[in-house]
Amino acid sequence: MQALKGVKVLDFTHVQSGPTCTQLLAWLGADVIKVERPGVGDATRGQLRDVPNADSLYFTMLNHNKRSITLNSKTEQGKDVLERLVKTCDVLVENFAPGALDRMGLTWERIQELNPKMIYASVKGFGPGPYEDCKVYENVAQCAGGSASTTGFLDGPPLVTGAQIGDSGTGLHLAFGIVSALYQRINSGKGQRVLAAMQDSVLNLCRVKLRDQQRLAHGPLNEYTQFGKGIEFGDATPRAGNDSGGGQPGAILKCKGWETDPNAYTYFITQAAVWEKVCDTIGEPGWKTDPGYATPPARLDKLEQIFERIEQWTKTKSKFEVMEICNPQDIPVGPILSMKEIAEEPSLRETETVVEVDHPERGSYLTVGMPVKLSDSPADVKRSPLLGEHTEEILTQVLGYSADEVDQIRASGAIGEMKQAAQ
Ligand code: CAO
Repeated sequence: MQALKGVKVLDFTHVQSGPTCTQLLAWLGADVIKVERPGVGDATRGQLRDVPNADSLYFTMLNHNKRSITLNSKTEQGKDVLERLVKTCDVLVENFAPGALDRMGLTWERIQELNPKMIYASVKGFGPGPYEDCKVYENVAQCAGGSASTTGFLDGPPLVTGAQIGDSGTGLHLAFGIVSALYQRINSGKGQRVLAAMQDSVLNLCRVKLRDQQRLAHGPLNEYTQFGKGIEFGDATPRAGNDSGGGQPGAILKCKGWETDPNAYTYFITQAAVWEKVCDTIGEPGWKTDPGYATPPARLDKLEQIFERIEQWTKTKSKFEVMEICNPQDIPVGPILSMKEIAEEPSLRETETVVEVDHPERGSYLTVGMPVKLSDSPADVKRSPLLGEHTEEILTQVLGYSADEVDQIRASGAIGEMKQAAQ
């Protein structure tokens, strides 16, 4: 049995942040019922399409293990169905623009009237305050949450990261909030509102940069490369390039083949505890006792030169050879893996972190499976639903409508055509 078996989720999410959250709940065993607009569905179904007329990878990779019902919640019949879903489900998850659900008539007050046990979970761009009414996308959240200003090189502009910390990161935060609210409900018997603001989630992931902001008041940040180079600090946490955030000097260094392979690099950390092993490995045993190199403070103003010397060594090895040589000595290194290498990595397939899924419209594709492994609640990744594929099944089996009533709802225009997978 899976951890969230028996939990019904009314999934009113779209794009990435909300769907990430409900996909996690589905992988933990919740019955996730995705409500989509008839004929249109989640906008991502049609975004960045690689196979004509098939749901995009953007959609399929974020909506596994869910059921889809199409419903125009702005019609009278549609509202009735929606309210019945609210009465039946345990959790409602949404990430519409602020106020959209209220405009549909589903205020928090109304939801509580319909179902006092309902957990009403939202992603919004910002929490209460000056920007609460803004629509927000990934990169805006990265900028507003402190990630962009602290990412990139000192002499370059702020940078966004490829990791979707604003969308998927917030979805993760929200899932944690929902599961906690479900747990609290066991004793309280009541639902509650759960809000994950994208700015807050990004800031939470940038916690160490707020740490550094406060340390600045007490002097320069001496583990930053900038310090070793004698460049003065301003009044805000600076961009630190590839410095490691934990206080141990680190850098991305070229490996064999870097001239033609954009990912022939390794991350190399000169952790103080293994400095002597680093010296022996790269062929500089004299640095072990040389007072200019032997201690971390003595090395601070020479880090650039030290990493250049280490790079002379890493350039003679592939990134995997660097790993093989350094790992047994506890010298922390990491190959820079391309998405191609990750997609082809057998160990990730074995753990089902990378999963191959079959889809009736697009054939087989790769996805990222459940990233957290529960020994008693294995996640079996199933393809995403076609638009409205489960409309009838949800109306009859979950909400108890008769076949005649379903016909009436259809005639009213409240539900759309159901897409069925070809047999
Ligand atoms: N039936 C009828 N109407 C429906 C419907 C349904 N089944 N599903 C959605 N709608 C309506 C909504 O009611 C809303 O209508 P109104 O604006 O008239 O009230 C409208 O569709 C679209 O909602 P939206 O404003 O949320 O959509 P958008 O594409 O304009 O904005 C986004 C998208 C993501 C910027 C916005 O939803 C948002 O800011 N969300 C919160 C932050 C967030 O999650 N951002 C991450 C986006 S990427 O993961």
